[in-house]
Amino acid sequence: MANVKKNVKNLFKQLGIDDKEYLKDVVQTAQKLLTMNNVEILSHRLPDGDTLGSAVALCRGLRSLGKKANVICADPIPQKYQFLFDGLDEQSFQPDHVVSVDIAAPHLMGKLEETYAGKIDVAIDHHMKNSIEAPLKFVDEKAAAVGELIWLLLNAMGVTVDKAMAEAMFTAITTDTGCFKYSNVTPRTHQIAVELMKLDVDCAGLNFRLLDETTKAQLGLKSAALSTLEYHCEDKCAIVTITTEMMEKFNASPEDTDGVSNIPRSIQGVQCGITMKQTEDGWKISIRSDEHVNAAEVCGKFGGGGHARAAGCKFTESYEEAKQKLVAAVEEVLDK
Ligand SMILES: [Mn+2]
Repeated sequence: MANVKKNVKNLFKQLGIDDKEYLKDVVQTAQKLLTMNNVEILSHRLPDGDTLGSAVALCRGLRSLGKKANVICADPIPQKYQFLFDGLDEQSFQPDHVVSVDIAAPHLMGKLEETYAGKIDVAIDHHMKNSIEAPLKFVDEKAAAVGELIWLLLNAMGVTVDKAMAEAMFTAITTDTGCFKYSNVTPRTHQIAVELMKLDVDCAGLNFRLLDETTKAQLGLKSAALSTLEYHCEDKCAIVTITTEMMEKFNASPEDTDGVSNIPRSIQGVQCGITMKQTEDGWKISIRSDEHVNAAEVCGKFGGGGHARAAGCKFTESYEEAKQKLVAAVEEVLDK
């Protein structure tokens, strides 16, 4: 326990971080984690690579220290992330502590919200607005992925990071940065990736499986969604739509929509790319933007949120009405 501060000082020296407040945050969080046992680590609903990779790395790290820990999530683990759980059988214990990773708001716990809201001991996150209620919050919005924060915490706790933990953190970082190409990437992101590579992570293999590999369902869905593409705001805003009918036609799962949401934003001249996905009770919106548009601000107008360059919100209105409101909100931000 006494070595946490020394560990973090060494780590910060290695990473070139000189920030006393931040050092205190990392030390405090690591010390708190070290006091815990029987820990449930919460991932967000519709889990992505960051929430799962971070949770798994933390879980393995805590277990390596002789603690009991499990990863829990409201929704099933997508097939491409199942390898993270190899050899990580569920342990049986009465939970004493709960840690949330990459969860920006209580409703993102999905159906677990009822059970866990107000019961979280430590919230670890990197979203701009984190509304989780917890006595200890370690939120660093400059981190490209929560995976970076888990790297700091595992080292702070003196965990010997093994290959499985390294793969989990690499998964977290490479998926949340689109293979190190988004504007959230900092020198620290690469520095940590270097350390993970040294632990024998098959980076190329993981990048292919996590980011490039596609399926017939994904491709079918992509081509159907692309046929709905339309432009607004003098072509600065592009929208694609995914309907339930398309999902059924191609027998697509929620994760199969991943490849679609980046397409509108990738068009030359488009500053704001929007994906509208039909849900049971309306439309789920995902916005990807460049520096001209704050996606979190646009989504915030409709009760949503996220990051400056990637955010989401929901509408219960009809398709046309939802689209009109969205376009008007984007127009307003573009005019500023
Ligand atoms: Mn994340």
